Amino acid sequence: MSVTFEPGLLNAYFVAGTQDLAGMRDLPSLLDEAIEAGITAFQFREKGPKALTGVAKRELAVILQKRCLKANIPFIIDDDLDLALELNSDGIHVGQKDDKIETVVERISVRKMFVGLSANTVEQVNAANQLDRVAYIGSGPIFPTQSKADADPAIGVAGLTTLVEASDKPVVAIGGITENNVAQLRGSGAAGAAVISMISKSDHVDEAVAAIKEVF
Ligand code: TZP
Ligand code: MG
Repeated sequence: MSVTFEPGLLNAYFVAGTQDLAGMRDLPSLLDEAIEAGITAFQFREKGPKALTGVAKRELAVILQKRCLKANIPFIIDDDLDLALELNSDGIHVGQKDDKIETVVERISVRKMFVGLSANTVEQVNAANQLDRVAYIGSGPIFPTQSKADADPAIGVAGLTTLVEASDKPVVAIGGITENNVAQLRGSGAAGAAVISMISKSDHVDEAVAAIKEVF
């Protein structure tokens, strides 16, 4: 059974690919730890020169999808519509520079799959408001981040609040969120926090997830 979208799924949203792991760890066991700690969604995001491709990527995706299915949290694939369709993932997430959102919406039209779209300006949010199939918006980076090579300048909590106000859809905050600054998102109107390093580089995943869930 696939997970039906509801905004609460965005509360504690873990994003990761093999490129985000510090040597010792493997992604399935890190995901297990994060699930145990209470994450509400997982996005598989293989990006950059070290990212897995082809069969290796698909095999890992299948393993991760099974973990999510068992935990009843959505398995979301970043920017790989073919893989999302092949595995029938719960969701697909695309950025402004990825496949055109209109193409994505058209290709998933008969599926239950939900769509997340990155939108970092009011113009992008206004455009997303017109697309019924877009379930949620991802906005950021809120704070400076090391995890995205082509990240835009940080928009800050004030920038986030502006986007939340413009958006008809729930907004998940992403980029540079840490245990030290996550509380600043309280009152922004965001539906949750999406994080890579806060979980993948943590020595205490349970505390990292708890810090997010204290705010959302
Ligand atoms: N999109 C905007 S910022 C970002 C993505 C994928 C990276 C977030 O990573 P981190 O480690 O949580 O800052
Ligand atoms: Mg992308």
